[in-house]
This record gives sequence, C-alpha cells and structure tokens, in this order.
Amino acid sequence: MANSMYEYVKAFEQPDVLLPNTWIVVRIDGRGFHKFSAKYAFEKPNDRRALDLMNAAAKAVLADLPDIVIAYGISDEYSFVFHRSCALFERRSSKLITTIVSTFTAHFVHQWSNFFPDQPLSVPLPSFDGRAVLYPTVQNLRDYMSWRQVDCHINNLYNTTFWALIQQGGVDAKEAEKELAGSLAADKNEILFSRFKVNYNNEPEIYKKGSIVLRDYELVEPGTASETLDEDSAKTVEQLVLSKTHEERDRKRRAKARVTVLHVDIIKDEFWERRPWLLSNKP
Ligand code: DGT
Ligand code: MG
Ligand code: MG
Ligand code: MG
Ligand code: MG
Repeated sequence: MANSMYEYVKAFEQPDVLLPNTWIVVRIDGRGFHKFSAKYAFEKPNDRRALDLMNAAAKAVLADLPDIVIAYGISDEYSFVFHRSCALFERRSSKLITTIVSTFTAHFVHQWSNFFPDQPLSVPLPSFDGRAVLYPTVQNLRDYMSWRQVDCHINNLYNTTFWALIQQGGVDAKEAEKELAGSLAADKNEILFSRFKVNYNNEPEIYKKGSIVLRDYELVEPGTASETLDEDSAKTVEQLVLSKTHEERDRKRRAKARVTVLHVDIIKDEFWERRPWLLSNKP
C-alpha cells in the first residue's frame, strides 16, 4: 500500500514485547462470574458442568496454540504457561493475551450448550479478562502454580464446609460465615466429618486439586526432552539446522498430540519429575 499523509499515526503504537527467556503466564478470569453463576443457577459450591466447560475451552486453546506447555484452572480462572523460549507473536504481550482470551471465550460460548443443554445463553454473555505475568526461574513458575493450587484447596475446603452448614445444617449464610471465622483447616475437616459425615479426602479430585491441561504424548513418550540439543552450547551450522528440524518436528508433534485434563498434585516434585520435558530447556 502506498504511503499516505496519515501513515505517521503508526508511530503512536507502543511496543509491548515481553522480556526474553522468561516463563510467560497468561491468566484469564471470568468477568462478574458471581452474578453469571447465579443467573445460570450453578450448583454450590462446585458446578461440575461449569468446570467441565472451562476445561473443554482450555483444551481447545491448547490444541490451537502448540506453544502452550501446560495450563491450570480453578473456579472461573485459567492460567496458560508459555515456555520461556516461546517466540510466538514475537512475544508481543497484547497479542498473546487477546488471542488467548478470545480463543477461550469463543470455545466457551461455542460449547456452552453441550454442558448446559437446558439453559440457552443470553445477555449478559460470558466474558474474560486477561493478564500476562513473567517468571524468570523454574522455581518462580512452580511457586506460581503451587500458589494457584493452594488457593484451590483453601477455597474449596472453605466453600464445601460453608455450603454443608447451609444446605445440610440449615443455618443461613451469616451464621455459617460466623461459625467459620478464624477456623483452621482441621476445624473445617472436623465440622464436615462429625456433623455431616463428609470425609473431605473423599471429595472429587477436580474440586480439591483443580484442573491441569497438557499434552498426552508427553505421558506415553517420556524422555524426549533429553534428545534435544543443549541450548547454551556452541553449535555448528549443521547442528543449528538439525536443531531447527528438531524444533519443527517437536512443534508438529505438539500440534498433533491429544490434549488431556488431570486433577493431581502439582505442588510436590513428583508431578514435574515425572514430566521433565515440561520445564526442560526445550519445550
Ligand atoms: P471479577 O472476576 O472481578 O469480574 O468478579 P467475579 O464475580 O468473577 O469474582 P471472582 O473471579 O473473584 O470469583 C469467581 C466467582 O464465580 C465466585 O463468586 C464464584 C463463582 N463461581 C465459579 N465457579 C463456580 C461454581 O462452580 N459454582 C458456583 N456456584 N459458583 C462458581
Ligand atoms: Mg476477580
Ligand atoms: Mg471472575
Ligand atoms: Mg476468579
Ligand atoms: Mg491482522
């Protein structure tokens, strides 16, 4: 296109490239889901349909964006992790965030009727906000994931006890809140067990642990990370070409792999030790 006198306005666009060599976490969160969940009568404290729909949308995002290594979801939020070597969209922040938010929202709306067949969507429609946070070390990234999973546990134990008091104990929200003020985890476990015969340990894993989304091939073909070249070593031209081919092959493999959902502990070392390729030099 020919230059025009208006072209100068392009210079007003601000660069927003994210720092290289850092883990990118894009976290999205449902807007006003307190109201939204009430409107569609989500079951309390957890609505399995709503969580399954969130997970279906997250799976579609991973299938669409092979650069995402892993994702973690609880309640109305999802965190998507890009490998620190990710070069998607030249690491432009707004492009990464908006692509994730709109892809997720599109799938959430598209698949709504599969999970809520009796409740057609109407305005206000679901929408999500998003932000990108950078984590420089694997430890920082793991601490981020642990933070979200601990949040899941704390909120779920509280909500499970709170709603047991109301639904089975017959008290109102104010009384339930008062009863739980200042209580420890052990107190809540005790209330659940002695008064409602609920063993919290036996609650569904999806509620206690949240949802982890990753690629299946990684589970059946462990050890693939070790065959990739060491990033930091000096490379010959042949090695660089080879490493590009590796990259391309890995990308294709990631794109083809089936995406799966787990509800397991991601705080302890075991999860990461069994899948070393997740956090290795190469995604
Ligand atoms: P925001 O994020 O500032 O726009 O406002 P909210 O209302 O989305 O607040 P947030 O994200 O802190 O809290 C999530 C809300 O979504 C919370 O009120 C509970 C609701 N919610 C999420 N999942 C479920 C569910 O499975 N069942 C029910 N009943 N509510 C849920
Ligand atoms: Mg919020
Ligand atoms: Mg929200
Ligand atoms: Mg939230
Ligand atoms: Mg365009």
